[in-house]
Amino acid sequence: QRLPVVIVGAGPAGLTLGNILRAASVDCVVLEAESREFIERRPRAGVLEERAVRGLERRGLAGNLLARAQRHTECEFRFGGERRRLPYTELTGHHHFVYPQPLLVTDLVREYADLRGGDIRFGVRDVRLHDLDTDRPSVSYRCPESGERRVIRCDFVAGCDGARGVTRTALPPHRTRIARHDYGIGWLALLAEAPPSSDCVVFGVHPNGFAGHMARSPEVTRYYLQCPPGDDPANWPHERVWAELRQRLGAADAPPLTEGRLIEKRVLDMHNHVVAPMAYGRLFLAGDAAHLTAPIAAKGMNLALHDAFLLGDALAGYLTRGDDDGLAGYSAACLGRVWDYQEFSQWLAEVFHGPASGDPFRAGTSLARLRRLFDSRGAASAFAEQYLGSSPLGSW
Ligand code: RFL
Repeated sequence: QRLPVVIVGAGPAGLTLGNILRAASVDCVVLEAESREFIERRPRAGVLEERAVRGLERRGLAGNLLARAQRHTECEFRFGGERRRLPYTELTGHHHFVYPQPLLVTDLVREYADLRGGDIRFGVRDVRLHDLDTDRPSVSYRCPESGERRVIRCDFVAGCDGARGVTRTALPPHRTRIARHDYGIGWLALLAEAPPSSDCVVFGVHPNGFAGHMARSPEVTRYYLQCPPGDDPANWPHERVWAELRQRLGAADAPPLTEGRLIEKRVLDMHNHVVAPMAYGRLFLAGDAAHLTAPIAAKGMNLALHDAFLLGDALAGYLTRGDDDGLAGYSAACLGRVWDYQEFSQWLAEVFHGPASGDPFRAGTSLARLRRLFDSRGAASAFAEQYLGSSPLGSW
């Protein structure tokens, strides 16, 4: 079999790319290690930037999202027993969309496979990439049913297989730089079967550690609690979780938290990495496969979509018109935004974690950073622009 493009990974990046290629009449196949049921239920992100949504909309991929997503216009910080709202829409004219990642993935699979007739193979095993430095690369995998190895020859490989995928390992070490940053902290990521406790995202900055509240749907709410890296979720029984959330998110006049059964409880070790360049020979990486951003500023899925838009347009440009400008500039165009978002995440991480660092100097400077957001309209506007990803960094 020979196809123009093989996409490894059916997350937001791979599926968006697949849809863009189908719309441009470029043939492709998506290889996914998990089952369709699994990827349509995997809970993760929920906050989408307006420009990511507009990018999906322009490509005919935002129908359900626009009908069902909530629009958020402000966020709230709680610190020193007070609540302070930051009205980011008033400051920038832009808002956030809240739409759970599994719903977006479900929409993208349906559009790609059911409506646009795209080829997607679930449950593939042991994906390997071959001859990437030639113009005849190939991808092989083991078939889930027969265990037999299949080979697909292609023109390009898109590595969209996330932070734990295999495509990144095909980059030769002497041609690739991997920059890493470890925050040295953990976040207990929780999903509660409970309606949101606030009409906006809430950040609790507390001497015990950070706590976060993010609506996902009218029935499900995501919470985060800072914890030691590598902590065991079993150390966090129901009562301890809710007591700690009440304390860290407590503030004068704050409505009580709506408690519920915890349906997900996992510890994330907070770290980032960036692979540069995001391409080698005929392999192009997109999304978490190329850059991981700890979910501090809710940027990962937004970056994955940005990459997919650029890569989809670049591959379609090359394969339909022979225009290679998009592919040549792909990595640099993505990395500009990636580094901007990494820097913002790092800035925000210090605000969240400084007060619990045990270092009174860091605690003092992080609280000064936080207060500045409410003392200076300029500082608040700069924060809002970065938080919403609305700064004029290139175009979509
Ligand atoms: P994905 O979503 O990880 O998809 C990769 C796909 O590749 C498959 N795969 C393989 N397939 C074939 N062969 C292999 N060897 C394979 N290895 C892996 C996987 O099964 C999977 O289906 O990567 P993609 O498309 O780059 O998308 C990235 C986003 O998923 C990620 O950045 C976000 O979830 C990050 N993130 C958030 N991002 C936001 O923009 N806003 C948020 O509010 C937000 N919240 C979060 C988050 C991530 C979280 N976790 C779990 C780290 C909250 C959490 C808790």
